[in-house]
Amino acid sequence: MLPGLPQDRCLVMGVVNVTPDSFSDGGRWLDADTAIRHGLELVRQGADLVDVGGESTRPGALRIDQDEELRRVLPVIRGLVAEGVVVSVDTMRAAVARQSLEAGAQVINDVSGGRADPDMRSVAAETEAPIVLMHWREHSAVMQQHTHYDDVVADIRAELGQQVDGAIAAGVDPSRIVIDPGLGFSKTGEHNWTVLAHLDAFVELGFPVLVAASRKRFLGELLADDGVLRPVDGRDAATAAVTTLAAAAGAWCIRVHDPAPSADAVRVAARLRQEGRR
Ligand code: PMM
Repeated sequence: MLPGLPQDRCLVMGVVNVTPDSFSDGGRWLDADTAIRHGLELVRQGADLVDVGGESTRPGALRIDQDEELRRVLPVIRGLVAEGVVVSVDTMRAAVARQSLEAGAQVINDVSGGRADPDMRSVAAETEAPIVLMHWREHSAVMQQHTHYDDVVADIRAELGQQVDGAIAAGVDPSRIVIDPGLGFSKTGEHNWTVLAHLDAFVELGFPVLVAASRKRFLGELLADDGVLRPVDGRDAATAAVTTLAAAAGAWCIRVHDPAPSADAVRVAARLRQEGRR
């Protein structure tokens, strides 16, 4: 799917949020030069590709306008691509995806899985860029009001299946589709754990699977001390533990803020999977 990147192990995607309000790194990389430096540092620490996003999707987040999103992401994408970095753009907007690809990004990461912007699927179809379709029900402002599932794994699989079908119907080549169960999006902490325990149900759909647990609230809840959530910057070891398990379960890529431990973890998982195949 991405020539030049390793095919024999789970990939590590590093995160650069060019936003003032993302839950784990909001406000830290708002200026383009700082964001580019940070992206390069993520690569030095083992990221295979870097995901650049200009719009926060934290629970409750409001949307920003398209011009502001473009203003945030394009210079960072150009700067990273100029240094040879493989970049994905984390956006729900077709126009932002298109301009980001023109600026050199190679992958579309649409957390709405094609649902937020009706033109996204045709941009993916026309450009032939790989697209990550994440399970998504509603925008972040209201997503936590949409957390009812009869059977969380079966329901997400079915809804993600509809998103995949929509993309294929719009002309997206199935070999360019990555799926993502969307941890934390219209999901409680309990749901996230159930999904992680059943990643094989997503892997068996036959599409590469991306898993993004990094620093999310459910890890803070797991590691809470006397009812106080473990702060975001204390969740990286747990994130790396999830990486190991996700990679061992056959994930194609994991998306993390702190790539170094996960870069080691995917190598451990690949070695064990190799052993399992003998
Ligand atoms: N989560 C966030 C942002 N982008 N993309 C994909 N594909 N999957 C995710 O679960 C996902 C994402 C929110 O986390 P952040 O604020 O740390 O970027």
